[in-house]
Amino acid sequence: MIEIVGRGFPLPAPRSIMITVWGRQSSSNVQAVMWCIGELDLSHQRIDAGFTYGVVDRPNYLAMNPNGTIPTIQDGTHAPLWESGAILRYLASQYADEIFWPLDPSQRAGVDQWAEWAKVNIALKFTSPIFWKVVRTPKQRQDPRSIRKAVLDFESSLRIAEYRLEKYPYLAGRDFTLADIQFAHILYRYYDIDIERCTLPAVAEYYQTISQRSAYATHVAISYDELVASF
Ligand SMILES: N[C@@H](CCC(=O)N[C@@H](CS)C(=O)NCC(=O)O)C(=O)O
Repeated sequence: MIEIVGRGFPLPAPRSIMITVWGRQSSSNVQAVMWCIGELDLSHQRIDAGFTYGVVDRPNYLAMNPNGTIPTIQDGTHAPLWESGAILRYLASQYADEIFWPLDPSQRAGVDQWAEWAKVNIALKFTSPIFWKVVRTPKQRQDPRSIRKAVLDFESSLRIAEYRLEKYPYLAGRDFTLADIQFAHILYRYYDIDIERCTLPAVAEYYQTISQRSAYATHVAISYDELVASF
């Protein structure tokens, strides 16, 4: 393996890496993983799977990921991995620099607490209760009151990010880290879908900054038309 030295410890050269990702581009969990791969400039291939693309119910897929969910990744000949949070931590531990994912356990935990917070309070409170109910449910079957309740609940968590981002440029502090991947991959859809939103100036400004990142534009700020419910 060719090695290059970056920020005081060896990193494998991007050319020597081949990561396979199974999962459709429109999956938010796949987007988080792909955005991370893009930020780390890792050589990869993505295979469409899940929803109308199938694949996930095949025995050879289930042997890799018994949940039949996406994403699943395989890095070279390593064992396949599933659960997007675990995949992000693996990619960061294996390939990222010390700023994105600190080596020091207490500094790392400081980033990780925000990543975990974002998974539980932002991603989980948005995707099923809001995105699915607004975008993946036909208009005539939507329940505006329950959607509104879910948006208010989601925004009560988003306010915690607002206080944080009033003080710091990124979720975990001074630098762009894994916590931003877990948090900001949800923001494109939050700002894009047809819902009433509260005003959160620091989150909005942060979102504008994140939107300038080319890996975000390539993997996250993309069409979700294939998910829109048909009548
Ligand atoms: N906790 C898992 C959730 C995985 C999950 O539910 N993925 C969704 C897509 S976001 C899925 O597999 N949906 C079924 C499908 O697309 O066929 C993770 O974070 O990776």
